[in-house]
Amino acid sequence: MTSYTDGDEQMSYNVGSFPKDFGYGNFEHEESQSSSDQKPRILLMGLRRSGKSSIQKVVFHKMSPNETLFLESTNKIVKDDINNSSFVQFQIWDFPGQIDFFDASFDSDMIFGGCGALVFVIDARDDYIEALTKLNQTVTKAYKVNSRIKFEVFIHKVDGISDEEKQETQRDIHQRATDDLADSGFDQILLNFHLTSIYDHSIFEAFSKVVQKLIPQLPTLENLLNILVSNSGIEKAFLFDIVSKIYIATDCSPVDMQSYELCCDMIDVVIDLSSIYGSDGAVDSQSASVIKLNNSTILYLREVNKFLALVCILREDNFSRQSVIDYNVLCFREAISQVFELRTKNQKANGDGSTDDEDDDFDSNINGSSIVQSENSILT
Ligand SMILES: Nc1nc2c(ncn2[C@@H]2O[C@H](COP(=O)(O)OP(=O)(O)O)[C@@H](O)[C@H]2O)c(=O)[nH]1
Ligand SMILES: [Mg+2]
Repeated sequence: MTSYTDGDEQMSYNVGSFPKDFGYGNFEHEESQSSSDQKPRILLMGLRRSGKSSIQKVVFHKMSPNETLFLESTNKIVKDDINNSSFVQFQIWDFPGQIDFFDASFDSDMIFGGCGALVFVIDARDDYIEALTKLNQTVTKAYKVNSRIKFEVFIHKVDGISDEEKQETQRDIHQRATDDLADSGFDQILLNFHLTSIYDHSIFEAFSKVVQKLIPQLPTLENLLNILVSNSGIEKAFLFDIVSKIYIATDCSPVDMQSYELCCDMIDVVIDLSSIYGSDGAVDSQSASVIKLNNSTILYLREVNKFLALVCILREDNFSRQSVIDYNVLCFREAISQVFELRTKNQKANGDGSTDDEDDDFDSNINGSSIVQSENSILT
């Protein structure tokens, strides 16, 4: 369970609560270990001790933040396959801080060529001038090889820093980084900034945004969530990857951190309870949970498939029509499985490796289905 431990000097906020053996592991890969080179790649770069390995361990391996204090420094590129056969499929490469781009052994074509996103981690508590120089070198080098890379800057370790200080640090880093890029003649490069810490949910939120950009089906998923939300009297809905607790899509209303945290905590509660009382696996097709908060708000969780859960926030009054919501969730689930089927079919047809053209298929097929109409006709 999520818990604060008193009397601990470092705020001990246990974000993950999965049994240690609960992971992406035992799924029968229908695409039989499709060549991992084709999967989008996320690179974690930054100066040594900025927190790269910690981020990777906490988000994808359920390490508790305190344990990262004992992480050894990384001295070679560590490749980690995140492959749960859902939409969340990619490789994370964790780099040693001291990597030298001008070294002959650094194969930048290979490294940046197949890269989807480059996450550059900056320790916000440290003097970040050196980190900014490295950021500039890294980004310009990567851009020259592959101009489609998404550049994400994590202004990291912002736990224990006041909100004003966070904003000020972000503003300063943003300013300097974009000025540096302009000075080196690369003002067309877009950097995205995120304030992160492994001691709260901000790292999961930031990683969600990074991962979402690599999911070609995102517009379809968002569209389905919008339809669900507007027809069911739901305020906010997140589609979660259960194991990592990153959300792979949400409806179009703005995300506030508090709702996201509530939903994350709910997943923890459900996983904890089902690992105590459930028979096997963390969730099954019957998994559902309702939590009533004392401000007339309801949190409603439903399993979507083995890897995905839908978590909704809605007002108590609207929950009186639970059967309608349930019906709509069924339709939603059906639509998601169609997206899956299409994806698998296309992957097989193409001999794996999703191409951009697939997106169009997803959209036209899923939107044209009768699911949407049945939702509308029931509710209006
Ligand atoms: N306070 C704080 N410390 C962090 C955070 N992330 C990582 N650290 C600490 O930073 C140190 C270096 O982390 P590590 O992951 O080895 O850095 P790397 O060299 O970039 O891989 C470790 O002692 C971590 O516990 C964070 O969000 N907040
Ligand atoms: Mg490391």
